[in-house]
Amino acid sequence: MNQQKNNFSFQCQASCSHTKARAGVFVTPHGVVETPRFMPVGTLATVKTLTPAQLEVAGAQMVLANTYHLHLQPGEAIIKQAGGLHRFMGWHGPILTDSGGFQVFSLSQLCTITEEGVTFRSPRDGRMIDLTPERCMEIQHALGADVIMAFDECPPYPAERTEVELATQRTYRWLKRCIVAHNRPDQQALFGIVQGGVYLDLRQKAAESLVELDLPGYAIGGVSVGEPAELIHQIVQTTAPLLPWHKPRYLMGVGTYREMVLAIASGIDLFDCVIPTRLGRHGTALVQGERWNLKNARFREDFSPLDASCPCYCCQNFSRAYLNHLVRSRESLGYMLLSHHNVTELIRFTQAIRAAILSDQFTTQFAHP
Ligand code: PRF
Ligand code: ZN
Repeated sequence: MNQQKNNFSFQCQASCSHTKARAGVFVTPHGVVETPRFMPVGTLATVKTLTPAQLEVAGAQMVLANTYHLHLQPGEAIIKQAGGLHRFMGWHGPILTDSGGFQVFSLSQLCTITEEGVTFRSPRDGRMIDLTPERCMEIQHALGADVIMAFDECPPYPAERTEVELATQRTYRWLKRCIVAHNRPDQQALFGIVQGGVYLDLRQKAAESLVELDLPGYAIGGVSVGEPAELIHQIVQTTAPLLPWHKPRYLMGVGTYREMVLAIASGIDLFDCVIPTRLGRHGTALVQGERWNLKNARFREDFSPLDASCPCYCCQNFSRAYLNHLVRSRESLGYMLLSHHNVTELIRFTQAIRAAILSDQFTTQFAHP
């Protein structure tokens, strides 16, 4: 039942009787992650506007950071000198770093892909930067996250089958180079990423070849890149069951209610998404499964809490009218409180699903509690 890789283990505590959902415990060197669980995104070693203490109160157990962004600023050497990412950012729980593959493609100009790796122009100072699987591992070693991601190529949507097939095969060859370059498997678990776009047979082939490499965990990448929700569901539904039952499964970049419910029903354990903090920074709150723009005049004289059922600091202490005032005045406290609520809300949502799985009451109709 328990795949032990030195300091890492993943154990299923319960599985749903009528879907593929499971509740698990992922043990890492910096602590335990109870799954299914939403992971807040801290791209630049900060979950925007939230302190690590607030993250802890929000129920965060693992947070993300990004190799691409941290390489550009402040550079991995500084973070290593600080004693690693945990000390640098003051978050002492589990951390996952994304490889930067996805971000290079989506954020850089003049990006050239070869078999060796990716060359791109730094949006910071214009110099050319090479990122290869080996370099990516070196940077992630310096950062020191508990989970590190393989360097992958995420093809755009839509893309021709041939293009996606080449990217998927290259992602596999890059993964094998990542494995060779990874020399700290006791401290850092390397997760492989299944690509394959919307082509289910490519997804299947990719999943099968990745599973043979016996990695400590697996991710599904290349979804939520502009394709219809129905396709995301189809991809996850066919890919997730091909991944090992006794290892954590992570769906990259997905964090909406409906998509998380369906993915959990297919056996996904971990999620990340910038939605809660991005919405918060724009004055929007996630409430009862809806998105509310707090600038709206309907909140001006509404002295009730944002969400009476939410235990977060924002909902326990402030009114919608006050949040409306803060957002209209562009006060940073407004964005901070909304981000704090939104992160709490999505984590709470996955916690409620976890509880439902443990008591075998989870269904794909699971709605906001
Ligand atoms: N690859 C990596 N990071 C990612 C993705 C991917 O495909 C996605 C796609 N949703 C989000 N983040 N390395
Ligand atoms: Zn709240």
